[in-house]
Amino acid sequence: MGQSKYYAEFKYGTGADRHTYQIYKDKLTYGAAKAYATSLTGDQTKSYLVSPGSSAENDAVYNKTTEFITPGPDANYVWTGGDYDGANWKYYYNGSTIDDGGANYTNWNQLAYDAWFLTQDAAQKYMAMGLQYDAVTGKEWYPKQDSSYHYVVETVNGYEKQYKDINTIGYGRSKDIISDYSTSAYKDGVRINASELTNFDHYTDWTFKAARNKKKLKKFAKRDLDFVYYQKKGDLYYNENGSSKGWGSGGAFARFDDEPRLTSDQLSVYAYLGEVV
Ligand SMILES: [Ca+2]
Repeated sequence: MGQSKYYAEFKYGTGADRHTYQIYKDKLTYGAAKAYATSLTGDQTKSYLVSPGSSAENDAVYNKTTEFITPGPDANYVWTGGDYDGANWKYYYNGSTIDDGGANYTNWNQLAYDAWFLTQDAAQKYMAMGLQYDAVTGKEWYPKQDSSYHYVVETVNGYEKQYKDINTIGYGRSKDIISDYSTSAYKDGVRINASELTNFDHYTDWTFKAARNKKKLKKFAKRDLDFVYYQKKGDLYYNENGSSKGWGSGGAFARFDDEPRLTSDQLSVYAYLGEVV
């Protein structure tokens, strides 16, 4: 079904190499980030922590990540899919080596790599990309010990989730009419692109409730909920002004012709950052 975390997404690559990248603002340990990445497809060779294989891909990942996450003292690294197995640095998803000076594309921060190489600190076995703040250089890779960092997940072509994507352009003024949604046609549910919405400032999550009647609908507009669904009409609302009365500059932005039952586990909310070509 849907993804309960808010994330940003972009695409990079062409043909069979066109991959989907999801950027997450919550912070996880390396193991937890890796487990989350795997859980998106159930296969760690199909969805994994981001593993750039060229400078163009590395640039795309850095540029889009810093478009979504502003580098700062608490946002200086994102986890990638590189780790040290005691003999080599490798991408865990396919086992390719990424040692400094090896045959494959690498972008290690030289000072950090050399310092790690001298000490051979066994705990320092996870690779993170720098986001450029303080002394950390953006785009470059660092050997790190386990910590909680943001993370980026890469999913290969053909293994993306199957969503009914909802357009929010013109929200509050016009509605996207949805006539083909069902959980059998779209097994991962409905996905809202929040990048057009003003006042949508939630860091990692969002809230949703379905209203059974008109009274509840009015009541939910006065609660700190982001999205409200009124099944009787099939209308999905964006509550732009939170707990203030009404919907602010939001309102109903989609109408489901079939008035299906919608639950929060059928919903995903993300920010689409476009395609890097
Ligand atoms: Ca409101």
